[in-house]
Amino acid sequence: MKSSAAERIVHSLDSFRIELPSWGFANTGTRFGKFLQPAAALTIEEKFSDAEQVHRLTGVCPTLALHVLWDFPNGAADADRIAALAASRGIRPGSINPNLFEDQMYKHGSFGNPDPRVRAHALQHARDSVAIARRLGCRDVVLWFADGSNYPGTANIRQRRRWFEENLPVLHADAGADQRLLIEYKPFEPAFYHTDIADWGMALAFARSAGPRARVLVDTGHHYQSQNIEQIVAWLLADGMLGGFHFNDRRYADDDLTLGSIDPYQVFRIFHEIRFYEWESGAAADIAYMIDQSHNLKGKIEAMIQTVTHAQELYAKAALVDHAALAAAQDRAQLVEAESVLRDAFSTDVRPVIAEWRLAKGLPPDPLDAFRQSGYLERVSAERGGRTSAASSYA
Ligand code: RM4
Ligand code: MN
Ligand code: MN
Repeated sequence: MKSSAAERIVHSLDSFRIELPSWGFANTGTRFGKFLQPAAALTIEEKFSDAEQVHRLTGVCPTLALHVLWDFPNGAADADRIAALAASRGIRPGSINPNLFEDQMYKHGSFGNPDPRVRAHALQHARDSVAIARRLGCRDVVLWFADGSNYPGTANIRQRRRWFEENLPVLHADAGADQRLLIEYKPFEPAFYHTDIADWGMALAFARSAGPRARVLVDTGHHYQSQNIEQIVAWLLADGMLGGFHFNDRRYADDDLTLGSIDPYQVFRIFHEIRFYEWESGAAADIAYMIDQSHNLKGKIEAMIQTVTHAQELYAKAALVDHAALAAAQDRAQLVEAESVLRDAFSTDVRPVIAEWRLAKGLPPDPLDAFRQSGYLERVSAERGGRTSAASSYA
């Protein structure tokens, strides 16, 4: 590899950070049940400890996304304890995720619920979450709504949209000048007829009406089959409305599989659109990269390390795209040449340069191997195994 290419990889890795999800370390499952793992984290202390392992070995995961209720059972009253815990672990609290879907009262929705008392309760929980984010110095509040309906005719779609348009600006007004609301979309599940924020266009419309610090969050698992996600990314970038990602991969629905395990070229194409935008505009895109995965079969910490290293590889490959050559080929409609610019970058084995980058930073060249050698998994499996907990997470 030419030294200029290696430099491009090193430069790209220096700025690449990715956030871990607290719920990714807990026992999770499908609607059919959970497969329990002895090492799974039950408490917030254990989640921070596991996240610390991933960050210690990869060096690029300094923040942990937190789910209010799962991680803050007492709401804002837990904030000081969690701030102290995070500081002791060298991990900062990351995005704050309100829980607007689990309580029985949300059976027919939260912000879109026909009952004004439920809408008020949901708004208060979301406002409490914004307050927690402010208290902990977290920039992003991620709003995912399970709201929707299962049968035609059972919900007033336009009315529910108005209820969202009432609540979101109230929430936005609570957010500090340095905070953002990231609005996530999802086409179906748990609702199977209509979902109130089903796609990026609806999320964009709500973000615009919420206020200037609202953005769209793209969860890569939340699209219909064959949807062109990188085009959505390109459009949101062009409008300055791309706030961040929840990364995961999928084959069928919202499968929460490991990033790039099914279609690594798609992740590469997403990163390419971002870097191409940055090259063209001369501005750095302000995007939060976050993992939203919950592995019920793979070891959770191993799966996170695998995800982070894979994300770095795909980001580094995207950094190898020769933008000037690409732009010239596009201008002349040289189709094979243009496509080859992407293929050449994607085909490059970037792993040796990444291993050198790690060594230069004092990190293990193979974080997964280092984790296996560390004995951490065996230790916590022995300490944590055999317990049960009422604490909830997915499924
Ligand atoms: C959803 C969505 C949200 C996550 C919940 C638990 O499918 O991806 O981001 O918070 O799951
Ligand atoms: Mn998500
Ligand atoms: Mn999801």
